Amino acid sequence: MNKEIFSLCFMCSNRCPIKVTVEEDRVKFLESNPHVPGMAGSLCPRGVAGIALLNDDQRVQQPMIRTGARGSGQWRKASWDEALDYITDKLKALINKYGAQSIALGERVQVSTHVSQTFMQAIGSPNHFTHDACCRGSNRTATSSLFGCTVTDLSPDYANCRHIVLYGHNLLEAIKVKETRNLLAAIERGTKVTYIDPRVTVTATKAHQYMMIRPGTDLALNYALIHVIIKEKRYDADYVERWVKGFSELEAFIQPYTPEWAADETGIAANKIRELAREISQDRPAVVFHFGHRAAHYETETYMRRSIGILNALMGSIETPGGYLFKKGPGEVGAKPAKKLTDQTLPVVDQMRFDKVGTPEFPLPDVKFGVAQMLPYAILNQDPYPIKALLLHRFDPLMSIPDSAETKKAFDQLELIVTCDINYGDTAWYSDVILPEPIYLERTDAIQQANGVKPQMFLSRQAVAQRFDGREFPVIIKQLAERFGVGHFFPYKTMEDLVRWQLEGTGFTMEDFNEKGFVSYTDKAIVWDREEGIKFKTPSGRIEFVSSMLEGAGFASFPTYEPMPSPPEEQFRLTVGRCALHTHVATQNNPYLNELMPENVLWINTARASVAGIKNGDPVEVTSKRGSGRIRAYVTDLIHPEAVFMLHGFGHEAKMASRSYHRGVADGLLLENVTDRVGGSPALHHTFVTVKPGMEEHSRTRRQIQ
Ligand SMILES: Nc1nc2c(c(=O)[nH]1)N[C@H]1C(S)=C(S)[C@@H](COP(=O)(O)OP(=O)(O)OC[C@H]3O[C@@H](n4cnc5c(=O)[nH]c(N)nc54)[C@H](O)[C@@H]3O)O[C@H]1N2
Ligand SMILES: Nc1nc2c(c(=O)[nH]1)N[C@H]1C(S)=C(S)[C@@H](COP(=O)(O)OP(=O)(O)OC[C@H]3O[C@@H](n4cnc5c(=O)[nH]c(N)nc54)[C@H](O)[C@@H]3O)O[C@H]1N2
Ligand code: SF4
Ligand SMILES: [Mo]
Repeated sequence: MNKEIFSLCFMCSNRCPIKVTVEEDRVKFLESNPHVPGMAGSLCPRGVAGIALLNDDQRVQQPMIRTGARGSGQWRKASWDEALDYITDKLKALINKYGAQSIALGERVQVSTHVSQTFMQAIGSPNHFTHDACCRGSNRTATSSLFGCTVTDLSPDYANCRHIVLYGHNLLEAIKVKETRNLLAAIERGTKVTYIDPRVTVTATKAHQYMMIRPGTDLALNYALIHVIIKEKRYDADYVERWVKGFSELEAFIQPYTPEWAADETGIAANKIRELAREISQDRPAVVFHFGHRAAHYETETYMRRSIGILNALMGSIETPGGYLFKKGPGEVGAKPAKKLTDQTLPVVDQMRFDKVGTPEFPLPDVKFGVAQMLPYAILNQDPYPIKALLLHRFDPLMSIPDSAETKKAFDQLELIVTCDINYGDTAWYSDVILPEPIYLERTDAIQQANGVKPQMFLSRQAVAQRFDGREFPVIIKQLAERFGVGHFFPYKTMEDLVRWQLEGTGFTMEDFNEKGFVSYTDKAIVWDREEGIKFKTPSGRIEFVSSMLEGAGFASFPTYEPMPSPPEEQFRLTVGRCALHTHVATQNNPYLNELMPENVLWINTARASVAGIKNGDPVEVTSKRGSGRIRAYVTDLIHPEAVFMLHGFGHEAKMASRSYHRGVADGLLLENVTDRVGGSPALHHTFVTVKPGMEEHSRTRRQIQ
């Protein structure tokens, strides 16, 4: 008989609500949860490929301890007790010799991040860090400086929006099922979409207007839009008067940044910029200048994302139907969120972090997340102190931190690397111990608190029995904590115990999730009064164009625009991103997804390719200051002549993941590790490359399938 289980997809970190149909412990069907408004129907391709992941025998199947050199692929199988004892002994010896701060734990932010944060604090290390800076870090800093909240506290109201501007936010390929569907539905209803990108993406093809911008110049475009909106008094004067601090300073600053000035910088005609400013102002306040998702592009990222926030504020679109709405927590209806282990009174750790976040050297990124890409520098320079052990969970720094060769060099200085993964990722492959986790279909996760206009909680539930011998990361942490004598901070044995503990005091039980997979704190949308009730958590309680946070840390609120350099002759700016068929670095070995897209190609502009003697499909050699790789050229008019583009996530080095092994090129091999020092994100589009015709012989042909 079929069983239906409501859960959450975890083929990427969007965690879309799903319905899993199971027959005799086999997953028959994966679809989205029909009880969630806007979700009914199919998932994205990666979500559907969850079944292939479940049945993939190239997953990590039991704890593995390295026997040969790092990266040699020589392993022995170990029991859980043996693996955990081995890790504990090594960690204790390192703590004795170098102190607890020599241990770092990095992970992808997810529902049990509070568990590992608690562990690190309990053993006395300040060095818990996440992937976040590599993704949206600078966007968080930008919105904090303006609104006193992070970008994840705001969500666009697609249903009522009349015009959306997307800056390289490629929602039809970099998918979040609900948001992607909401955007498509809005387009069908007639919402205008202006899409700005140096590359014609699928989203560009659905937009009512596309602008091919010179890479890295969005800030210039936005300064010109602000210039026109202020000069022609097209802003929402009442809203600005009521909520904005520092308008007159902005007005004075923006004078020189005319559309004619921006046209030279961006390559977008001055009249087009003027028209966009006028057109969108007519639709205010029901408009969205979208903050985007990944904000790890350029060193000026924080200011570019701030300029988006400033445009929204001028339109009066923050906390307005059709604009951005604040996500509300259960506190708004007098209720409690799910408990986190970090709510407990934990030992105070006041030592400096390895990335120096929270010190005057790196004051603004969020200390809860840290800045992951500083890790190789900290290890190699032993600055501020030696880091000797690295624990990783659901994060693959060898691929996800720019400049893989340097990261590897740093890792060679470590005495212990432990990775908890489901696959043989590149860092897992380079580790000393691999701890396998059951995949999302085989495990129950901690509670997902989903703030929104209607706050809710979701539960990701085990749907089928484990195929191999894995343990959930919070359970692994608990078992390590016991070995360290700090087990009392972890009041559970199983994931179900943890979930029940988290729900205490919320008024909900685990059984309440059976019917629909989620629970709602209220049925009514909570929207604050736009005249009086918006809760900006800045020191002034207003939107801070002149930012006390930035200026207090020694940064300008409105820095003078520095022209974005064009690549030297015969070079290109390397840009990177996603496609609908893969998740970052995690799915290239998935049997379904690998068959659909086994390797990446290099987008290159037709005219530039012709000068370089490169034809479509030719192998080319891409070289940067940091590395080089061989890839096939995709010659097209659909990319700006200054840029080349490749998908992130290919060129894997783990042999055991044989389908993706050495297929395509890893962008991380080429990228320089350069950081936006204000917001904390790496500048993933900073690097220049040369592209030369390469030799034909290819170790693997394009469509060859394992
Ligand atoms: N060069 C370069 N670097 C980048 C980016 C880029 O475009 N280019 N993008 C940046 C962005 S936006 C992001 S968000 C980050 C993402 O960085 P990562 O989090 O490192 O990337 P993912 O591919 O999501 O997953 C990493 C690992 O998690 C494992 N994994 C998947 N599911 C599970 C699970 O259920 N349990 C466990 N234990 N492991 C699991 C995967 O097998 C994979 O090895 O990378 C950033 N870094
Ligand atoms: N299928 C799929 N969906 C995903 C993910 C995934 O791995 N796979 N990951 C999720 C995650 S964690 C993230 S962060 C998001 C990422 O979502 P997005 O940020 O929307 O997508 P990316 O592909 O990272 O974005 C890069 C885009 O920016 C463009 N670009 C490059 N330089 C510039 C520039 O100077 N200006 C402008 N305007 N555009 C520029 C590139 O051409 C590219 O199209 O996707 C999420 N959704
Ligand atoms: S966007 Fe796709 S892969 Fe990501 S959680 Fe949703 S369905 Fe799963
Ligand atoms: Mo991301």
